[in-house]
Amino acid sequence: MFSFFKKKPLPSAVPPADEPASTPASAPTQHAPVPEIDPQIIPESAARGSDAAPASGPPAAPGAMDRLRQMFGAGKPAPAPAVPASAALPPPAPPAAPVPVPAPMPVPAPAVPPAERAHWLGRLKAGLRKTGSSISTVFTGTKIDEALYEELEDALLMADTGVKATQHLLTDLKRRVKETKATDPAAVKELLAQSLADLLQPLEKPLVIGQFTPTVIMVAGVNGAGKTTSIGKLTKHLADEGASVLLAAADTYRAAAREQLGVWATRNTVEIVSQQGGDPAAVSFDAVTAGKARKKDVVLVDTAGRLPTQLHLMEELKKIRRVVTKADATAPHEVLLVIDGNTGQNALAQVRAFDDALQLTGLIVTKLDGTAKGGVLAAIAQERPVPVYFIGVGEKLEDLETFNAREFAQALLS
Ligand SMILES: Nc1nc2c(ncn2[C@@H]2O[C@H](COP(=O)(O)OP(=O)(O)OP(=O)(O)O)[C@@H](O)[C@H]2O)c(=O)[nH]1
Ligand SMILES: [Mg+2]
Repeated sequence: MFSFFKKKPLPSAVPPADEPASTPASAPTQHAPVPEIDPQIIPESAARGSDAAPASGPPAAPGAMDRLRQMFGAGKPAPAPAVPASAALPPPAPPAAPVPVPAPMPVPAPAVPPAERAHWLGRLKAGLRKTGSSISTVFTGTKIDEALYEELEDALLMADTGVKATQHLLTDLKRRVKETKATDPAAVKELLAQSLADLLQPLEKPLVIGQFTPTVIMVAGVNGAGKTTSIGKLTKHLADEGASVLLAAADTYRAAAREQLGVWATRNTVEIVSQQGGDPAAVSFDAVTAGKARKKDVVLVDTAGRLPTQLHLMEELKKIRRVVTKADATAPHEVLLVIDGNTGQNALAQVRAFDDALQLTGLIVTKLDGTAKGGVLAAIAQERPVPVYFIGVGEKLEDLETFNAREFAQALLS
């Protein structure tokens, strides 16, 4: 289960629900102002449970937000967080305080992995075995010498760690070996795991929702990277946790793409905004406008796959981003790039190109199951450290989880 946490909405950040939407300057004239909603829409109350407020009802009461916040972190059955949720609360305001303004209240993620997390770790280890085994064989000998470092350099490069990150890891490892006076290859392997975890640490960052209503998340990437599947999995987890989600099918080129997202919407009983053959920016505009009016917690915008070299399609993505901002001046709050873990070094080129075009806020790395190129995360950490919110190790729902640097390093070298 994801360790999201939910912040209370910042009063200044929440635009009024009835604010008239400005017409996107770049939206096509044939675009209908009223979003076409797929017929399979199921009332939000069905997705939230019987005690939920109706979608068209009054603004969510503070109690509902607290419930969501609990669900997104503090409400997990086991184990207890290392720091009690109450410890994160600011000291109580003096009774005479005139206007109580709710402060953001991050809920710390559980320090000890719950049973589900342990299960996930097993899947991650299995998924990364191809990458890990070639690195691990370097440490099966008895001596630590220059030959071992050379072998390790080859193994890291083969795992698509990239030249810079490989050099960084080797230098750092040699320093650690010197400092600890390690003589046993197994101990050196453990030092490498620590070095890798430190390198990956800047990539570890939780996705925060709840600071804005809705939190608008735009998702981009090359063809077949796993965008729609990841959105589907994410939607399921969000809906399970009680968050209301609206999907925007901004991949308007293929009818199959629209249908694929529609299946996830039906499965998760969430609403979807889509238009056959419509303009992707217009669909995104409609979805964000609808998400605001209906006070959704999250709007997820699925876009069509494209290569960074297809400049006109990259321009189209920029347009989607601009138009989303016209619908909600604070949006998009997250711009995610989905990358296929099998892509190796090319994934780094994708991160650079999409980041330059869209100013990415996070990554989802999929298909880390069965890849021999799992080292690419180290290359990303070294050269373009965009946070990795989630990693995927399979096609099943439970195969997408939050990224943890230490876990990943341990799994890779286990
Ligand atoms: N093994 C594995 N397969 C995955 C993973 N994530 C997605 N897939 C599969 O990858 C294929 C493409 O996934 P999509 O979600 O359709 O990819 P997309 O990026 O939306 O594709 P386009 O919209 O065509 O650009 C599907 O068969 C997914 O089941 C993963 O983590 N592991
Ligand atoms: Mg897709």
